[in-house]
Amino acid sequence: MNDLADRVMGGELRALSRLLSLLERGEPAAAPAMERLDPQTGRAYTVGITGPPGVGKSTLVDRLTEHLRQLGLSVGILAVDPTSPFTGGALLGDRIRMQRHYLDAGVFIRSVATRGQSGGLPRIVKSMVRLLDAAGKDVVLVETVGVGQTELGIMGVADTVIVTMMPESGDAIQTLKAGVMEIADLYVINKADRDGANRMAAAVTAMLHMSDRSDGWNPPVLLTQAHANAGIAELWDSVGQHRSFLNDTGGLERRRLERRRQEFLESVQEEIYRRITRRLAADARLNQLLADIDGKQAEPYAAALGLLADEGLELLGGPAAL
Ligand SMILES: Nc1nc2c(ncn2[C@@H]2O[C@H](COP(=O)(O)OP(=O)(O)O)[C@@H](O)[C@H]2O)c(=O)[nH]1
Ligand SMILES: [Mg+2]
Repeated sequence: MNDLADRVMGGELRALSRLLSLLERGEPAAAPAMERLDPQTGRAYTVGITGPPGVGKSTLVDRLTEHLRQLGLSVGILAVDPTSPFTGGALLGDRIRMQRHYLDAGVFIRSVATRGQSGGLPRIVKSMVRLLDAAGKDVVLVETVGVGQTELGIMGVADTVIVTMMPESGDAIQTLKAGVMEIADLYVINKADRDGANRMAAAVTAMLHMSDRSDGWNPPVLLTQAHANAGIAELWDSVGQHRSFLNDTGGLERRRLERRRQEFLESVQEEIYRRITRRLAADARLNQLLADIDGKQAEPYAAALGLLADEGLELLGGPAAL
């Protein structure tokens, strides 16, 4: 496995792909390689681009990538679609949108299927970002479809979060729930070629005036036309300003430390879940407990706490099952 890590550091794309696949499948075999790569991380700058389907996130990523390449920066792209276990369609669209970069050795693109994992953005995306970082990418762009919890999850992976909207999605302002406003470092109104873009920008700006960010950053509201490559350089300049702000205030360090801790805690949670579901098939006591829950001899919440308190480690397979 350390061999795999060395090949990633040596710039071998097949090794990088393979390690990403191991992470994607939740294979513990990825851990030794990640351990070896970890000291190499911390150099890449990660930008999250979230928003509803169809607003132009992939087109923005494509244009930003073009801009970054002109600046001489290497780019890693993760296109994550956690909305459905059947993500083929959306990801195919992303591929087409970013096709021209597939031949560029300075760009690495990966679609991430999250197989219907519930909750926020899955832990593996954090690990994948660190992997692309260790592989030497200067900038990592993470595109996620923003729906409910996943939208908030992007904060857990990105140094700068761009929330994307477009005119005509009239309810978009309403969906700017308090949580989203707290995570958005930059607002982009894409499709500014359409009616209502200025009105929408004004409405978002007005909302921003009513809420104070706890970290003191004032998120800018930008207009872009991704398909026409308009506003892209300005967008990247704004990312740079936010990056400087984070550097000056210690916010970057704080975000990154928080992210590492979250990745650890989520990994613990994930691993316990993985072990327990695997054992459901095999363990007679666990099956009896399930039958008791079915038959109301056991109450689900109390039974779960009892299980973990009394015989959790043993049932989870203990340290030997790692
Ligand atoms: N009119 C207009 N269309 C755009 C613009 N940017 C992207 N699009 C189109 O919007 C559609 C959805 O774009 P896509 O990048 O796949 O959106 P995503 O689902 O958010 O990733 C595509 O047909 C794009 O060509 C823009 O600035 N103006
Ligand atoms: Mg897309």
